Amino acid sequence: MAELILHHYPESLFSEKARAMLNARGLAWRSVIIPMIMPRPDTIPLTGGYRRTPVLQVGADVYCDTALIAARLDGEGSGASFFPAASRLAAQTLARWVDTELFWAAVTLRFQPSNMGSFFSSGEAAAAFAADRANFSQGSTVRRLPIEESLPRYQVFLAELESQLSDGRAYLFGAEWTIADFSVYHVLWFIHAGGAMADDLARHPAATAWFGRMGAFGVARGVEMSGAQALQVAADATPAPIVNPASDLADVPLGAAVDVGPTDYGVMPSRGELLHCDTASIIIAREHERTGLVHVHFPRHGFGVTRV
Ligand SMILES: N[C@@H](CCC(=O)N[C@@H](CS)C(=O)NCC(=O)O)C(=O)O
Repeated sequence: MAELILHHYPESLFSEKARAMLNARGLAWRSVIIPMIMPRPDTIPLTGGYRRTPVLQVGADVYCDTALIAARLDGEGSGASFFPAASRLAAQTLARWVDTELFWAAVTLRFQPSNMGSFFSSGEAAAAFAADRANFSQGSTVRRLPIEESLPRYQVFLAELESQLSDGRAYLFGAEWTIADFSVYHVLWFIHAGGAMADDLARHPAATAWFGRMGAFGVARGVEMSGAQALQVAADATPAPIVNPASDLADVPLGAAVDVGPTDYGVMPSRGELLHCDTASIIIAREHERTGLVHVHFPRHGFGVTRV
């Protein structure tokens, strides 16, 4: 298999989820650190428009969204599946709730003035971030949560987490991890990165021990590579063949020109030619002078396809 290349930045919580999943499976990976704000001249040529973070590149295949990155990594490396049959439904559903509903509470909690820590190096950096995220939020359908909603949402979740783990189990659904552990971990990691909320977690000993176990997976940082080198990797590679290509979209046949993007926030789409669409994933082909032909993969859940 071609090298696993994660395009990410240190402060990004969904990147922390991807880093923890890569490390938990004992995988070697390359790290391309991207800017926290646009422009990202060495990432957008790969995705063709999608601008959320992180993305995983494997040769000339690009995987958007950590839900799909988890599925891509599940067969690689070692350790239990992220999606064990016995708890797949519960784990996936919890992961989706945490990655959206708890995530928005986490954003509010992390950016409280008392919990910002050293997130911004200067006032200019803070202003540039605010302007970038205002652009990012164009077209968003998500309601930002006030602190009065965020704090109790988090606190009741923490109490339920404590109760779930209090029988001494190592992970949320038993002795082995599932995708839900990684989703809960990265959201708690973000809330607690600012330092001001440490007491809330400390009051929950089983959750604290579990958080420490998961945090060990987040430590390794991959072997750095430049964005330009990663684009060259794509240019030198051929996309993996698609097994049984088909489209389940009634009025969008394979080969149609499409825009594919998230439906909730950060909705900037990628444009390409539809290669595959089923209930699990959407795949498009696109070309760029710096990458040649690449296949860009998206999860179906939370993404929309528009014919152009
Ligand atoms: N559902 C997506 C969420 C990704 C996401 O929201 N990432 C944040 C950073 S943690 C983002 O894209 N922020 C804007 C940016 O980095 O441009 C996933 O699982 O990958």
